[in-house]
Amino acid sequence: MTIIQPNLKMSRMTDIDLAQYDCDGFLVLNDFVDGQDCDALRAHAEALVREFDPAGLISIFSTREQTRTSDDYFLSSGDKIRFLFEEDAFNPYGSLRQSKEQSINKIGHAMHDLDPVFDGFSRTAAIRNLVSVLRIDNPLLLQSMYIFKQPRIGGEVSCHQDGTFLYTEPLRVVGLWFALEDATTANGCLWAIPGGHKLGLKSRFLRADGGGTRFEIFDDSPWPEEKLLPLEVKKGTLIVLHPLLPHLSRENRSEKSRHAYTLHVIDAATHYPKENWLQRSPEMLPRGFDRGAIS
Ligand SMILES: O=C(O)CCC(=O)C(=O)O
Repeated sequence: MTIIQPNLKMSRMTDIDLAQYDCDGFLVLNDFVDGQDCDALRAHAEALVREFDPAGLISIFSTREQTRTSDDYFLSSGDKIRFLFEEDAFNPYGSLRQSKEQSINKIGHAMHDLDPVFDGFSRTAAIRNLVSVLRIDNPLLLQSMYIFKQPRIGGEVSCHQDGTFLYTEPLRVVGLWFALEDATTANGCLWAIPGGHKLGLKSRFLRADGGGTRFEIFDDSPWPEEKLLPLEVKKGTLIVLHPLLPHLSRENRSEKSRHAYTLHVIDAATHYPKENWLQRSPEMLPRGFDRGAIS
């Protein structure tokens, strides 16, 4: 089995400018991952998609209960490896409009616990040290996603704060976004509002009492989107995101994909509400950086 490990040297810890993180709400760490490791991770994700048989799902999504079943598929994905489709991937008859490989928006949300390659990539001393510098003293790896941002059809991710979706009390979450390919304005790079994390949490995304999900809105004023800055980065770059940082990615209408892997780490000393959309079964509670729980 190939273990893909990020390349951050311990000496690079001095590059981590906490004052800048506190000021801007994000950090861009170039050359965090070797190019060949990015390629290996990409090849592995593509192999997972090749092995995935969407037949069962197509029947789920073609029933009349489409909303409920797709809600259930999403809501139970917190401790699984699930393949989430681009919006409009299916035609009204329940078949995919284009190839399976071109239809997947992302894989989530427990790849770091269930897949040996993503487990190895995510659980390294380098990432543990980085997270500790970012003041997460008792780290738990909560969520991972592999985002494809497909050429031509990669959907927009609208402006949001990660704390809306992954909320703890107090809010202690770090988002790690690894560029596995060059990310540009053409293929849907991240955009962020520097300093926007000081605006406070605008909403929470919760499980609704009667099933499905709902937003709880604290502040419905529009984002100052004129302040958005494109974060065009090279393959191998790590972008660190504060949980309150407003950020987005636009549609990918280009011919190039823009693969990224993301990991969100919380602090075990905080309270994780049972209303949060992402839940894990008691047998699969989130773990820290120790490896070896994969059977
Ligand atoms: O990679 C993207 O396109 C957006 C990812 C993102 O904003 C997130 O996961 O919070």
